[in-house]
Amino acid sequence: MSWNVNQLLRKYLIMGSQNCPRDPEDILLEAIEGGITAFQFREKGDGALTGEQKIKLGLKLRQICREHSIPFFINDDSELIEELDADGIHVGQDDIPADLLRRQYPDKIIGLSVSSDAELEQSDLSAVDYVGAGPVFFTWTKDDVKPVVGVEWIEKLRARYPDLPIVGIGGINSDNAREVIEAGAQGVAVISAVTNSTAIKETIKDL
Ligand code: TZP
Ligand code: MG
Repeated sequence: MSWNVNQLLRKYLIMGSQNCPRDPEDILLEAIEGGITAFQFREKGDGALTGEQKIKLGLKLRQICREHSIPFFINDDSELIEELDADGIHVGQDDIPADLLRRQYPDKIIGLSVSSDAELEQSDLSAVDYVGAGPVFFTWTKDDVKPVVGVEWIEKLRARYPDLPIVGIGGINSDNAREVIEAGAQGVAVISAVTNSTAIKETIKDL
């Protein structure tokens, strides 16, 4: 399957079991019904599954995405690319370098987090399909989160790279998503706004 990166970044749900107050499969299904355009399996942080349990949940969520033609990404864990037959992978600055991933997986979609000028300097953007920019707003969801960059960071990236696919992340919800898009991002990546919503379909429509 070949994907349109700009399009898939529009409403990008990220989640692992640690983010879910109820069955992750149900949350993903509702989110798909609501209209997400991509999913990233991010089993990470306090209470995250590991080993076989992680793979087992990953396989279930992967299958749901496949049945609904939603692109499935994994976070960081390049070993799971093949095991889960992911469509893509998202990595941070301290993970496996993007150029190495690109050589290993010429056909996968590769995303890279870029949160500062220093990170930009050390990044090979020619190896990636999109960048994640954030945290745009304050968030409780990630423990080792970097300083808030604001929508100004997205404006800066957009001015410097007119054609670079950008997804904003961090503290985004249906009240502030518009600012992220107006700053120049193709889309918004969200965790808690969706996983903690009591009306997931509406939340995603409102995004
Ligand atoms: N990377 C930067 S902020 C963040 C990640 C994974 C957490 C986003 O979670 P939320 O709940 O949408 O703020
Ligand atoms: Mg990482």
